[in-house]
Amino acid sequence: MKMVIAIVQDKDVGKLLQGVTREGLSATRLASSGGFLRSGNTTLLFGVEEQRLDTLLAIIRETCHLREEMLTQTQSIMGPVNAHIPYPIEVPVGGATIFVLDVEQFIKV
Ligand code: 2BA
Repeated sequence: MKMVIAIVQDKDVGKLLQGVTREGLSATRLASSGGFLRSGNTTLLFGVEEQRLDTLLAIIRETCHLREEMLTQTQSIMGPVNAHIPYPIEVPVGGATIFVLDVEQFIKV
């Protein structure tokens, strides 16, 4: 068995969970936020049999999309008076960041 940890954008979660549920796969959804943008995203945990891993990865690829998010940075400028002006930077986010781990034991009691 494998444990798939997928960090996805909130906007993609609905379609992704629809797809995995249709395939009879189980998921746990955790609210999370990215360390860089500090904005909300979703972390999904999937315990999946090895032979179904490719199916799961295909659903994630189909439903999670790359988007450009705006990051407003604060830039220091030198002038007669020290000032900070915000300037927006486009940051690519997604489709999904995926970790695949071996599961030593899977126990339900
Ligand atoms: P964030 O940390 O908020 O990062 C959002 C996007 O900002 C990233 O998109 C990447 O394009 C950019 N980015 C992140 N760190 C950067 C840095 N130090 N310098 C320049 N740009 C940077 P994704 O790579 O698609 O990542 C989306 C989210 O997935 C991340 O949100 C984070 O929550 C998670 N993630 C990505 N890589 C990870 C890793 N190695 N370990 C744990 N979580 C990760």
